[in-house]
Amino acid sequence: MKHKHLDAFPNDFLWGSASAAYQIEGAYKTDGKGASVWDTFVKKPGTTFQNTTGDIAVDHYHRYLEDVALMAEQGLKAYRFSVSWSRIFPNGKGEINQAGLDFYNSLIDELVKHQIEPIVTIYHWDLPQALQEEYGGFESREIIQDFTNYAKVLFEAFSDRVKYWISLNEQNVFITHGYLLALHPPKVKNLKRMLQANHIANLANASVIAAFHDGNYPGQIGPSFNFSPIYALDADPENVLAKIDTEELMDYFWLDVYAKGHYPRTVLKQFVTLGVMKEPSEADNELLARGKPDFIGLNYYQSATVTKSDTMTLSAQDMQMNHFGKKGTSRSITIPSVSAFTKNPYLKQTNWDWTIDPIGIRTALRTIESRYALPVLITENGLGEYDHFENGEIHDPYRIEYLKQHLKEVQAAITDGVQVLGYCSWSFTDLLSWLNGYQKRYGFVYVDRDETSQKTLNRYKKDSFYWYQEVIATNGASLTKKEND
Ligand code: BGP
Repeated sequence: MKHKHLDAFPNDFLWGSASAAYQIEGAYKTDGKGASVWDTFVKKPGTTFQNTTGDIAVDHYHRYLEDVALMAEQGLKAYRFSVSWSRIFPNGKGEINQAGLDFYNSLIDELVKHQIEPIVTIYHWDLPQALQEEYGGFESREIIQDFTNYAKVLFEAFSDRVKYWISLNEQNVFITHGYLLALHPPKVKNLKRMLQANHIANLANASVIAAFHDGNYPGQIGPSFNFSPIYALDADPENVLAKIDTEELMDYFWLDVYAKGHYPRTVLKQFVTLGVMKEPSEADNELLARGKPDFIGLNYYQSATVTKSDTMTLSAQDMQMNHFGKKGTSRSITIPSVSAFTKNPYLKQTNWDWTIDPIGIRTALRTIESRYALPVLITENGLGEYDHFENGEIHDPYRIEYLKQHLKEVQAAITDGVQVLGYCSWSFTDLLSWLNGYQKRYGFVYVDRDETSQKTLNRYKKDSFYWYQEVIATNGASLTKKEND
C-alpha cells in the first residue's frame, strides 16, 4: 500500500548499530580467554579470504572506550554486541573466567554512562573449541545445558543494566554454513547431520529463552534470524509454488519453530520421508513450546528470487559464492526438485553480488507481523562495500543511499502497522567479514587496517557517520525532509 504521510518513528525507537565479538575484539587469547571454533578454523589455510583471522580484528578489546566515545558522539541510542562464550568459560563450562565478565561489565557500564542501551547477543557463532572437541558442539544434546548455564551467568551478571537479549544469532546461517555447505566450522557437508544439529540448536535456543522467562529477569529476549524474503520470478504458477516451497524451507523452517514452537508440516514431512529427520519427541515439542521469544530479531540484507527446479539431483557443487568482491563471480544454487535461484531483473547487486532490495525489508517486517504478530527488533542491516580513504576522509554516498532507502521502508512498515522496536545497522566500526576479509567494509567508522597488516588501527568517521547522526538527532525526520518540504 501507499501512504500519503508516514507515521513518525516512535519516541523511544532504538537507533542503533551492531557488531559481534569475533569480528571486532581481537585479543584472542588475552586475559584467560579460551579458543573458539573460529580461532581454530581460520588457521587452516584456504578457509577465509587471504587467510584473514580475527586474532587482532579491529582491537576493540583494547579500544572499547574510544569506540563507545564515538558512539556517544554519533548519538546512538542502542548498541548490539555479542559476548564471546570462551572469554567467560574458557572451556565452555566449569570455572568462570572473571576477567571475561569484567570486560563486558566495563563495556556495559560505559554504554549506560552515555545513555546507550546495550543489546547483548549471547551467541554469535564463536563456540568454545573445547565443547566442539569434547562432544561435537551442536551435534550433542549436552550443549543445551551448557549453553543455558552460560546464558544464566550473563543474565545474573548483566540483567541489572541489559534489557534486550538475543539468544542465537542467525541459526539458519551458522547451521547451513557449518553442516551443509562446509563453509563455517565444523566444515561438514551432510544434510542429516545438519538437521540434527539444527534441532539441538532449536532446543538450546528454547531452553535459554525459557530460563530467561522462568528467572523473571526484566526485559525481553528473542533470536536474530537472517530473513531473505523469496520472490517468484513471474506469475507462472509453477514458479509461485517454487517460491512457497523455498520460503517454507529457508525461512519458516526456523521462524515457525521460534514463534509457533513447531516445524512447518510440509517441510518436516519431506525430511521425514527422505529419512534425514525424525518427528520431534513430545518432550522436545514441549520445550520448544515453552521457549517462545518476546520479539524476533531481524537481520536483513537481501531478498532472493526463484523459479521452479527441473533437476532432481543435488547440485550444491554448482554453487559458488563471491567472497572476493569481484562482481558477477557468484553462481547460484539449485535446490533439487524445489527451486532454482535466479537474478531479479528489477534489482541491482553489490560488488559481492548481494541483491539490493529496500522493499524487501518491509516485506520481511510485514511477513513477521502477519505470520507471528510479534514485535521486531532489526538487529542487522547494512551495505558491505569498498571504501576509499583519502586525507583522513571517507566519502560513502552508496552506504548512505542504501541505509536511507531501507530506513524509509522501515518507516513505511511502521505506518502499515508493524511493531518495530529499533534498528541496528551493521556495523558501527569496520570489522572482519567472516569469509571476506577486511576489504568488505560495513561501518560508519573506518578502521585503518587491511588483510596484510594491522596498520595503525586508527578510527576515522565516514560521511555516513554524520548522516546517521542527523537521522538520530531528528528521530528519523531527516530521512524524508526534502519530500515533505
Ligand atoms: C550476518 C552476520 C554478521 C555479518 C553480516 C555481514 O550474516 O550475522 O556477523 O558478518 O552477516 O555478512 P558478511 O560479513 O558475510 O558480509
